[in-house]
Amino acid sequence: MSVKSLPKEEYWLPGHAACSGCPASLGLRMLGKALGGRFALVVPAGCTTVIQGTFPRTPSRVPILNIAFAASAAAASGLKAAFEVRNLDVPVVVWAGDGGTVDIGLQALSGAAERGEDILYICYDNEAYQNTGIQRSGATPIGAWTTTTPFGKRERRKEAPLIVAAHRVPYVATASVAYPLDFVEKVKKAASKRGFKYIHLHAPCPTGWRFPPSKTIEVGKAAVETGMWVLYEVENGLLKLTGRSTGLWDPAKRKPLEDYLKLQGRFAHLFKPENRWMLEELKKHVDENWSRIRATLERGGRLF
Ligand SMILES: Cc1ncc(C[n+]2csc(CCOP(=O)(O)OP(=O)(O)O)c2C)c(N)n1
Ligand code: SF4
Ligand SMILES: [Mg+2]
Repeated sequence: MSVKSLPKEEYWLPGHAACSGCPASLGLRMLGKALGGRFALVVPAGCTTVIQGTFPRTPSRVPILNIAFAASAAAASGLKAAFEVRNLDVPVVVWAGDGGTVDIGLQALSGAAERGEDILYICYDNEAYQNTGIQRSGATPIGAWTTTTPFGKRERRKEAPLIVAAHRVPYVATASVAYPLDFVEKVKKAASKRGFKYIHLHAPCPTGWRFPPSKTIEVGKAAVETGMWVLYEVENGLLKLTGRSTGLWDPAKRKPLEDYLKLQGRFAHLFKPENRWMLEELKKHVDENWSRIRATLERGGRLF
């Protein structure tokens, strides 16, 4: 499959309120193409609620249910049940930010995963509460500047896809807006399965990460090529690397982490001597992550 083979039809129309180079609007565009526009979206507060506009105008050609921050997965469960009662076979897709997923929406997400609700939950991860002014979230990596971590975040980020995979759901995947075909294929595969599906989409945000809007794809690719972001699937408990991440457990194949960090203003302070420890800690986390992936693959890929 190539980008040219994607459907020409657009389901997320231009002229909306996103910043230039916005990864959320890119992802929504690909999601519409992957599912052919036949689905319902559930969206909690975040940049997407701004991008979708105010009634009666919207760039979305699919219906959207806006819902309180903590309740996305619960609302999607109810919506799916209502469709089933009416014999409507319509996929229900949650589209939530990292704040709305790994922090505020985590209990509803966990509940829906444990109940095995037949929904697809997508977290677009721009690694902070961007819509309200770039506050740190549980998904912000160590060392990153945000307005609430002015000297760099001190804590390690949460591994949300693994938390969801530990619920033993049929499908969990990571993806990146920089690799649209990989993302589209994962959305299609998820939609073909019954039960709870989860995709965690890396979404480099020019506004919050401090890089020019023309570089969204470059930054996303650098995240994957340096091993900072890993593309994988966990299908029925079995881990598999996908696309550009395949084989990157070998450090010799990965680009230096600095190639990713230096593209972004939010990591600029890491190159001062007094902050070097955060850079070293971040590198250690990346290496640890790959060692764990390698060990899992060497014993056949079974995670759960
Ligand atoms: C219960 C509640 N708390 C706080 C807010 C304010 N709020 C709206 S959007 C947002 C940030 C959301 O961050 P994230 O989920 O990461 O999405 P992003 O804005 O990054 O797209 C916050 C804190 C709210 N709407 N509701
Ligand atoms: S802050 Fe980032 S995610 Fe939000 S609309 Fe702007 S570019 Fe998109
Ligand atoms: Mg966010």
